[in-house]
Amino acid sequence: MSKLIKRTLVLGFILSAIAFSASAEDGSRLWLRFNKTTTDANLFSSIVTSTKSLPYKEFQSAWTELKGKELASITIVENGSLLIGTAKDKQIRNLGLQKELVALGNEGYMIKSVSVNGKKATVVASLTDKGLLYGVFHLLRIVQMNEFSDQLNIKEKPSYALRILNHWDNLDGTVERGYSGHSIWNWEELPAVLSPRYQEYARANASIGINATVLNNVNASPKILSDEYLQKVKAIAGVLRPYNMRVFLSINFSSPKELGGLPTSDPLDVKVQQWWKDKANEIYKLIPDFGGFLVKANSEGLPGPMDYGRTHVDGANMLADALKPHGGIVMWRAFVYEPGDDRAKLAYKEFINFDGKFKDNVMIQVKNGPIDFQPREPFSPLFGAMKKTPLMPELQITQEYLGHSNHLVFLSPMWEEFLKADTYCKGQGTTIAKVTDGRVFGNKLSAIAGVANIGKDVNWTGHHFAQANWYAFGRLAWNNQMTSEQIADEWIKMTFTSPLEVGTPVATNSMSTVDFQLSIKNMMLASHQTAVDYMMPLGLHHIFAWTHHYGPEPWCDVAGARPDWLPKYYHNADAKGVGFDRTTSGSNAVGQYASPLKEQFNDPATCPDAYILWFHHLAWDYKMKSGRTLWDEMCYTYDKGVNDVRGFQKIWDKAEPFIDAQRFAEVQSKLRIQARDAVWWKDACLLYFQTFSKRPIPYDIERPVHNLEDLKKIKLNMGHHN
Ligand code: GCV
Repeated sequence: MSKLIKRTLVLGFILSAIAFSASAEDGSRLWLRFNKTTTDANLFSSIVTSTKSLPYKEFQSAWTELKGKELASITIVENGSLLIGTAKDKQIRNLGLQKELVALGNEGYMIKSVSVNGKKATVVASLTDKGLLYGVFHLLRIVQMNEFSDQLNIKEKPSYALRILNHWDNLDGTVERGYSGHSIWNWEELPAVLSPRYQEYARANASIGINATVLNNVNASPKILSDEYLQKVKAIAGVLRPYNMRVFLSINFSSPKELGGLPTSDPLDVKVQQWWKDKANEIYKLIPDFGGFLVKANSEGLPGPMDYGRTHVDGANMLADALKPHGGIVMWRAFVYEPGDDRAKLAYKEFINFDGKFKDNVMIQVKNGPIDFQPREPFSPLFGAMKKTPLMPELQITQEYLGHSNHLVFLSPMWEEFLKADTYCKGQGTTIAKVTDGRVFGNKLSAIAGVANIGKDVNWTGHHFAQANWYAFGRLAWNNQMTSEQIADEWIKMTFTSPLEVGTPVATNSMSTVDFQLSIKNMMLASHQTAVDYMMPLGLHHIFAWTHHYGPEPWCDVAGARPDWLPKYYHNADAKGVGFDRTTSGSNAVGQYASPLKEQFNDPATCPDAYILWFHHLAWDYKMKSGRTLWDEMCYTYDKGVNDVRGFQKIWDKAEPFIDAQRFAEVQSKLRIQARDAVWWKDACLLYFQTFSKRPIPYDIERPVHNLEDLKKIKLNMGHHN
């Protein structure tokens, strides 16, 4: 063979290898990508550990991906060693870290550059294997981000004891408000077949500190508590356990009747109470570390204690009694809105008088906002107001109201805004983060829940960037003081190009790796505000179409429907103006907030623009803080939303040399959908509201490209009622 042919063959082989590895980038590895490095940066010379437990195995498997082989395991620390272990290990004890480790608790850990007998090493240590696993994943993150140094001194412990996903997965494999394929739980083939995805799921969650999961939808089937299904739950629990993930279940309050054949499910009935106790015993026999129940009761047609003239307290405490001997807890949801008043006030009205009446193993799970995961809501006034009951925030990772898995919307800034919001319940600085994590009220139970966006799709979450929302939920649950910028930074470096990777493309445009990362980060950080701008700016809410929560339908009217399931209930547009009057002279929802917040919200001059139409019905020519009229402000904001999405397209296209072909193309086409949808939203809302405002759309912004009558004909068939 001639030299030339040989060279061509070799080159062809290399090129096809690169092409193959590029096309294999389907997003299935999430942020856990330890691509082989060409650099000789030998971070560690060897590993020293006395246990070969899961944290060790996880480290070695990542290292093997990174370097092609395991890190040499030795027994005595040498220069460059990585020492990992728990407080039980002699080598760790010898470092004298015991006191600090105890202070960090069972799940906390430290990563420290140390000197052992004159040898420089890095230690990852924790009281237990649980914390050690989190410590190892942190160390790996440092490696992925190329931020390793010999000056490390990290101590971490979680903000919330329970960091839990809520799957809205039905037993027939569908996922309520799921946009990434069917449920990952293959109920049909369980318990006999354990999909490899279960372990990958556990590992991904452990890598970001999530330590619990509710497997089934809050709209729960009684069947989940049948012996047949409990065997399946047990099988899943067995896979998740090594990764420190505990399993919880959503229960149907009528289970004693529906499943147990009792004549009633009245929580004060002794036989019903016994049924739950027996059920709890049965569950704990199968799953000794079972976490407890999540309950949606007397909400959206589901059964509950009020069916029997009882209260939420009666219902929750009965379940709490059944779980108590086993150490289980009840997460009772406050998502209730029996008609009768402004919907935004209902949960507060129903729960506030129950404060202090729940058993000590009950938590009340409250959605971040008072209505329902709208693109932007002020925080639920229950936070800070219920002082004697541990409240756990419920965030929605799945993008029910934020473009499903078609729109690139990084939710971290919304959650950060929520966690940092000041409730003023005990003076300035009593933020949601502090009132929920125990710092203000000293509550023993602390938790935060996220409605999962995970499904069977190869990339787990439908949109590659929706992975960042799963990631962000875990990171904020671990540390509720993190900034979205830090989170985005980590995720980008772990998920896309990092200097460690083989085949990092040489930029064919003027961008450097740093510019690339920065522009993607800026896009992510802006994306929530952008979605709000093109969907529901200035505090507008719930103007979605009837059959789905995807597109606009502010005109929607369905004969006989509950008024608070219709957009008009929320926007109240008329010839005078638009918005919901929740001031003291309106529904007085402002009265549910502490001073000085209620006064601030009550006055349009001090109410933040972001919530102005949430709290006020304002005239079309109301003078906004910008100096523009409300109508003009609305037009310019919708227009900005559209333009910002177009900006995202430019950023993405420019970033092409840094991204593998598959993920690049997939995100690019989703951005096209998003840009089209943004125009749809803008045209639909502006043309509709214009029928009331009777004012021109400012002439310097892009003209509508649709007709209102045509837009009204669009009917997406996406199922679901409200
Ligand atoms: C699981 C909203 C959603 C429902 C969801 C409900 C809830 O109404 O649209 O799909 O049901 O919230 O959180 O219980």
